[in-house]
Amino acid sequence: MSFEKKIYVTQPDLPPLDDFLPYLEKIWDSRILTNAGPFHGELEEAMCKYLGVKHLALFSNGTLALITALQALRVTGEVITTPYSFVATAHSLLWNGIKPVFVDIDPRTFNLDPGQIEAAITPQTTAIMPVHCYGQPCDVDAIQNIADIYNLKVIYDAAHAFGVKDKGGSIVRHGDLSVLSFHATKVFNTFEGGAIVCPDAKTKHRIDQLKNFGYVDEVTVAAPGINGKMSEFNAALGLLQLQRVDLALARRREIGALYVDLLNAVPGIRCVLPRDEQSLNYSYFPILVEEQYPLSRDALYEWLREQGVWVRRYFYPLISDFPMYRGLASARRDNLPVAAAIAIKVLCLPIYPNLEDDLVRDIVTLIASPA
Ligand code: T4K
Repeated sequence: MSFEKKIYVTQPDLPPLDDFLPYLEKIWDSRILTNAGPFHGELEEAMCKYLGVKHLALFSNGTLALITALQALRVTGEVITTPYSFVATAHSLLWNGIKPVFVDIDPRTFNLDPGQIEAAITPQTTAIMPVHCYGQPCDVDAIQNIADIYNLKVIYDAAHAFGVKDKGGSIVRHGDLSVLSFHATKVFNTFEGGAIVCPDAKTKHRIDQLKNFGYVDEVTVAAPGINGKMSEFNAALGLLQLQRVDLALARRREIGALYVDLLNAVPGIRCVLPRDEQSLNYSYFPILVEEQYPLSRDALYEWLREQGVWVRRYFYPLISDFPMYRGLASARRDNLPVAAAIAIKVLCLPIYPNLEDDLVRDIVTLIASPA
């Protein structure tokens, strides 16, 4: 069995085009295209309500939001972070002249291992930047505990964690700041986009200035800010997407549960995410290809591609293996044994709301009987 049409790891969820046209007409009529326009304001308000947070600043993408979050908190020196993420996490540190210090991950959650953070703290450490990888929540209490003891800021890269909850509500309320991505490949997308969840109005005000070149008013520039503003087009789309996101999340959970049920019967394949966890968003569906599986991870990756299934190896290589990071002492393989072991086993399978059950079954059938 092979597929004629490529099946990608994700396919962006979109509202019907007709529903978007009235929004476009409003933009065309008003000629307000960007710079904190009416849809931008409406989306900030609607998203705060949806996420159950008080303040949030929209951005043109998650990477600029990460860079700005670090600026807003005046983070300098060294920041403890994970090697097991998309490269934007660490790049945001380099763009601020900050040295990333990589700490290994927890083998159960694939997130920064709080038990190893303290040993990496030096007098230069000013913050921790953990990632809720695949939307699995970090151990937020343990991380906050360490941050409180050593007086460190915590900035969560929550790019994968839209709609993820813990007992107290949305996971993005944790830390000093949390950063979301609304890229096309994400659970909630505005084509490109992102946001910083802020604890108070004062911090949001500073972030709003920083994302608009540092302008305070027409004649005052308070900081070397950047252009991180979300346009009216993206904000309008976000308003429509917000109406659909609960359905999209529910469908992702169904697909996740089906994968877990079917893959449990495949020797050598281990599911990373639990089945039917209502608090998760199944933004990705990672599996581990273990030694007892008949093919190596890379052979399975190639073979599935030949059949038309464009799986991805998120997150291989580790960030710490890229040229701009591998010279750091913390990037050494013996410092990151868990992340290194997982990066060579992981494969992310297709998951998106309009992926049909039959296709999921076909994909698992392929994995269960590789050529
Ligand atoms: N922090 C973390 C932890 C992140 O994962 C990311 C981004 C960021 C920060 C930064 O946020 P942003 O600045 O991006 O807002 C993708 C995304 O570009 C990136 O947003 C994402 N993480 C990362 C994990 O994945 P690629 O290079 O793997 O994407 P690409 O173009 O290969 O797309 C994957 C598949 O999705 C394609 O095979 C086809 C499908 N696709 C993709 C696009 C863009 C579509 O069907 N339609 C599309 O428009 O990086």
